[in-house]
Amino acid sequence: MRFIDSHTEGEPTRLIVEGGPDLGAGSLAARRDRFARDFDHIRSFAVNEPRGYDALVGGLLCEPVDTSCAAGVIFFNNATMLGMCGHGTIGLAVTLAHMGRIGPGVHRLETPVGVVTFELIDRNTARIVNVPSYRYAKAVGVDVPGLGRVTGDIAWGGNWFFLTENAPCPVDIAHIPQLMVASQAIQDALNAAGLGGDGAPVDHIEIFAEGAPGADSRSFVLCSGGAYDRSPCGTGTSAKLACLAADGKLAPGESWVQESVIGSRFQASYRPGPDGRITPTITGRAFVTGEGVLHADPSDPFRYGVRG
Ligand code: PYC
Repeated sequence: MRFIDSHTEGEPTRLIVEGGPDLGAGSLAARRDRFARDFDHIRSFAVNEPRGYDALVGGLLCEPVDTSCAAGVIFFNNATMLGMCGHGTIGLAVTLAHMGRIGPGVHRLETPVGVVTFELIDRNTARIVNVPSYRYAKAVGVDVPGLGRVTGDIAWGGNWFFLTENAPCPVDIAHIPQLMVASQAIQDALNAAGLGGDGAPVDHIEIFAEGAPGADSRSFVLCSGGAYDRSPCGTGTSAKLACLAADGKLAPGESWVQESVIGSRFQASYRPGPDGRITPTITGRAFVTGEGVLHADPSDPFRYGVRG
């Protein structure tokens, strides 16, 4: 299986460019479901230890059904399939350019949750137009062991997020261990209370604090596989924009700079949609970090990765 690795503002992506499972020629959603049902061992093979690591997000490059699209992609992580992935889409844009498949300009990308567009601005910078995003619930309170009452919004940005400003400690690299414990406790409390978005569990937690000069906000993001996002999280930033828009705190077209826990940044803005939803635009940089071939020796007891 041939891959190209990149990172987007610190968050890694492994794009499978050859040798992936045969998922047929159905819609990307049908292919994603087949991937999850019949080839979960391949997901684990591609991103879990010993060939990968918990923070690594995978993308399976697919032929699109819609031939106006430059490519199709199915994103996944160390635990599951992802609806959409913002940093991964920026990584994919830069990787397709590295492969010589696209040049600067606007391109369409088919995903299991719909067609998204992105603009390759230069060899390391891309602007993505994410799926329509919205706030589902405002000021949801949950009692979290060790933290007390935590209040936040539930919003969709291509994945489900709980967004809180009740930071239990400074949001910086030095406090990542505490932020991991706190965000996992919030996640567990939300699950235990049955609090989700539109019938689905919330599987990403965002804790916000004041940004450094030049940034509007800084965030720590816990992802669905239990790793934290090194980037400001494209779908998470989209969920944040949806909440800001719903509160009248950010006007259409106005710039929002979201900083990650490691200090990297996305520049974001939105267009209003017809039904109270917004269409977010996220700009960030990605860099190719390596490429190679993954092997599965039939005698290797961990050929399908170390699985939890
Ligand atoms: O950038 O949307 C994102 C993302 C989701 C999970 C990790 N990164």
